[in-house]
Amino acid sequence: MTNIRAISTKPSVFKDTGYAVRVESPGRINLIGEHTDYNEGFVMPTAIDKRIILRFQKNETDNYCRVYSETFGKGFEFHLDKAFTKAEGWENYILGVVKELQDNGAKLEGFDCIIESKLPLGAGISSSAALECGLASGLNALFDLGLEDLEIVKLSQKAENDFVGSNCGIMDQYSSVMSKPDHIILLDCRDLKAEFIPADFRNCKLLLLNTNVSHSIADSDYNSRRAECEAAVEIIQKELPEIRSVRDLNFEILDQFKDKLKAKMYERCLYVLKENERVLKAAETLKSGSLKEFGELMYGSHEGLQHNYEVSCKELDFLVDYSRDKDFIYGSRMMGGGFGGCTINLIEEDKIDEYIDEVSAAYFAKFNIKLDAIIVQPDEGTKIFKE
Ligand code: GAF
Repeated sequence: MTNIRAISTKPSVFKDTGYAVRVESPGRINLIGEHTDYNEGFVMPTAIDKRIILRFQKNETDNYCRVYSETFGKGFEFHLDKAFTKAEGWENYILGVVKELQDNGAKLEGFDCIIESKLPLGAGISSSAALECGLASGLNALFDLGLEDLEIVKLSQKAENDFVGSNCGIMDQYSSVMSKPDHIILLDCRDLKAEFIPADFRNCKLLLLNTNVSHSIADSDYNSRRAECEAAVEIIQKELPEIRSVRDLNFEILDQFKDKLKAKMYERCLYVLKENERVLKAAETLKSGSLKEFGELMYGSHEGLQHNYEVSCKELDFLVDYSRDKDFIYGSRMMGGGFGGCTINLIEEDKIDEYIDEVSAAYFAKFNIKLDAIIVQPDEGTKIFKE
């Protein structure tokens, strides 16, 4: 049961281009550092030049809110004062954020919102964080709530954890809001210290290959990986109370506890420790311009995700393997939560078109699925415009 009601037409309060607040909320990529954020480790994401556009108006109703997706050609309405219960799909990202804002004391009134996505959905480039943060930023501007960027990041993550039910870390929301143009963030997910590294990929570009195998990170597999890491920490903590997260382990301590941990827990922790090391090395290689070394670290990351963390799938593995003997591709790996979505590839610019044709044909021959290719550019975080 839910308190929402479907609507099939655009709220009339919007003239074709009218709005009080307009938000452009970006998706993100992650160069390296997967499943490390909720283990208080390191990640290297950035926002990209593909965005969800949200337009807002107050609607002068008695606390009714209408949200309409141009992309889906449908929407829903709900009442701010009625209890929020979970819906079926994308509505939950909206309801979760509104609930989180209200729980934090925000004074909202009836509003209308129109959403148009220029981000492929379910591709692992975090359309969900873009939607959450875009909505929170828009309502912040519409109702002058006075929230800081980092508050928007945290409340959007909390909405996803508590309402949507995915125990995601902070990477996606952080990068969607906080990114700077032409930079990659090296983020320490423990204290949220960020270093912004110039995104200088020389003669290379970042190419996403979307497997078009769908996944939802609310899937139990994502949450169970997190639970395995936390369970390992709990066991180790009994003897070493100073260990707060996998981030605090080192290879020696992990080996000391090998017999006390389930085999899978050991594998998950081993992956996280190695991935944290790879991220820190990757940041150095990006700064020094050693892109081939950077690419090797991407391949290492994929192998860990495939074999130790077990969040890859045959379509992703095929794409990464396909790239291996191409000397114009420096690195390739699955990106995001896994179980589908995209690979990210560091590829020489002048070979891109040829490679897309070749790999798409091979992928189709193997899986009978169309591959989508998206060239992405690091970009700034949320953009907010007031009329
Ligand atoms: C998803 C989550 F939302 C992130 O927090 C992160 O854990 C990622 O998967 C894996 O690195 O995108």
